[in-house]
Amino acid sequence: MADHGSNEQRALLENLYESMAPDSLTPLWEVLNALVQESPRSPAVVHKWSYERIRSFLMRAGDIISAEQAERRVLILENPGLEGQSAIIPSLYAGMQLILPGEIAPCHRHAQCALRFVMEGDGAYTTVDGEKAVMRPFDLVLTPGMQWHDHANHTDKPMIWLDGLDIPTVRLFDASFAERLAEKLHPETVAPGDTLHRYGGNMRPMRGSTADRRPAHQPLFHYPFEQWRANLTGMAATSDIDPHLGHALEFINPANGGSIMPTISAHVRQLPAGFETKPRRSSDGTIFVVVEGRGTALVNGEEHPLEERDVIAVPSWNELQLQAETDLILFGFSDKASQEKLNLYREMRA
Ligand code: 1HN
Repeated sequence: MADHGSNEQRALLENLYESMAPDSLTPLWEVLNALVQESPRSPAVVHKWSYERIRSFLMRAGDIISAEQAERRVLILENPGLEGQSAIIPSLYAGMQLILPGEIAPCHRHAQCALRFVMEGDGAYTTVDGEKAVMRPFDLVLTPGMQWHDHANHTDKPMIWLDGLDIPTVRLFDASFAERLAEKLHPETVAPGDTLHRYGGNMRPMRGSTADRRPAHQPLFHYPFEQWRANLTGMAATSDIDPHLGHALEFINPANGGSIMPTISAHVRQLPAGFETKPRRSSDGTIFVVVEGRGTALVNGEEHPLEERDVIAVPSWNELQLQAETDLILFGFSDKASQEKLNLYREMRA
């Protein structure tokens, strides 16, 4: 309450609150300022996870519980400011998943949208609606809402990837639906890579043809490292660099040119050695993965050193500057997709 009033008024108010509490009524005027802030003040904090530390705990988990028993063997990257919420920023979840040689993670589907960003290993696969996406380091693979998915590793090395899901967003809307397939693995209905040929090259099967087999709103689910890296490097070689972002390319859904999934946006950036971005704030909370190189994230002036495969969460409206010590390549995902749909998204460039 802005105006504290007299002791007498305070006593009357406290008495009122106590008597109406059993009726599930509370006074707005005590909380209004906290509810409607002039600018975002996230309960989530800036936090960095070292890949080596995550990996050592994940491998320990691998000795104790199988992927199948766990359904998904994942360590959640829980934001220290959001304890108990299984969230890395208020709207998104992130976890690191391990699948060992010979293991499978059984088939299911759910309303939540997921992305996988491959951190380690080569050749395990995620099957999406019956099509294998063979996963290579730093590939981006999607399992959009309600598409069947299972994982299997027939290689001789562990496979580790970062999962990004819109779990807290779906929870906010009370809209979670999920089911398991009766079989452990979805039958393979089409050759691996088929979708990349049909929908991954700025083309698509002609509408109404029998070849147009993927869901119209979400046809593509694999963005190979090989492709995005070549695009980014090619652009960086000839383009002026954006002072606030570095060289940045956003992944899109070819169905509409928008974000990869309805609730999650994703992009990659390249910063040449010695480059420092100008300060920038945005209302989307972003999770960055260091793909290559070394540098520093300066968040509100505080230094967070970045090494290969580190993960850093930068919640809404924190002022971010990136400094590249060597050539630096980053992957990032955020809730910009949701915010734009709700007309909430804003940014401020210094
Ligand atoms: C899920 O389906 C996966 O399919 C990973 O690999 C993490 C976290 C919460 C809910 C569903 C997967 C998940 C998840």
